[in-house]
Amino acid sequence: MSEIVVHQLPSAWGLPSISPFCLKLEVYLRMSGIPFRSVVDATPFAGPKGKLPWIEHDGKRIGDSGFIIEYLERRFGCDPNATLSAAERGVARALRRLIEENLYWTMVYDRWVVDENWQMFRDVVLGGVPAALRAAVAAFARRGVRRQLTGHGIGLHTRDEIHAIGCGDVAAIADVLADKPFLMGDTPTEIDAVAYGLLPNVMHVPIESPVKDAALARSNLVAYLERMRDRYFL
Ligand SMILES: N[C@@H](CCC(=O)N[C@@H](CS)C(=O)NCC(=O)O)C(=O)O
Repeated sequence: MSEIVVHQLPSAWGLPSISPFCLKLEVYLRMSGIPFRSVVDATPFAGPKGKLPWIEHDGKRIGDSGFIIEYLERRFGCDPNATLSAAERGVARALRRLIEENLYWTMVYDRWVVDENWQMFRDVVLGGVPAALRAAVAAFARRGVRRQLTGHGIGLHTRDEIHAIGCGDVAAIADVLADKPFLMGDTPTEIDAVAYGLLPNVMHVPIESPVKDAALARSNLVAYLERMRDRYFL
């Protein structure tokens, strides 16, 4: 069987990837014990969906972390949700949507729209783009992200409203976690890969936001990130 090559956004700030979806896939691969090789792409445009992550395996190119995980589960017969009941799988899926389809966009807003954060973030996210082209690529990419935020709908809100939405989502994750070691109980499952993709990208980065402050104020989330890092990255 051929090697799995994972195309990712770069690592920075001590995180394996500054992309929640790339980091999620990396945690899932480590959780499942599937060997892989990472490649850093300077832009997301080469992949089959024009986004990162994407993988190459057995002559196939597959985009979208969710579809990649479904593919790997079929190919390798590993299901990190095997211990969950149907109802628990439903809860985990709903939580995944909250993290990936809503909280994610508040993180994107803080990185790409808030000027003080953007000044620093653009050189991190576009660090692989040749310096001579970077200013033009940055302006083009920022316009594209603003359009995505508007299309999603979150970009129509005020800054305070967006932060209130993000803080509410973080509180929901902390409340679901409560005093359990992992989101669905004693055993890590796929939703922990999803959460560990996003939460360190909010809590362990030099991007300032009330959402980051709210997350850092929840001691169970802080301890959860340490637990996940110790388990998968030490
Ligand atoms: N649903 C996709 C989302 C991937 C995604 O949004 N990736 C971001 C990086 S975090 C990206 O490549 N964005 C580039 C763009 O939208 O142009 C997944 O699960 O992989």
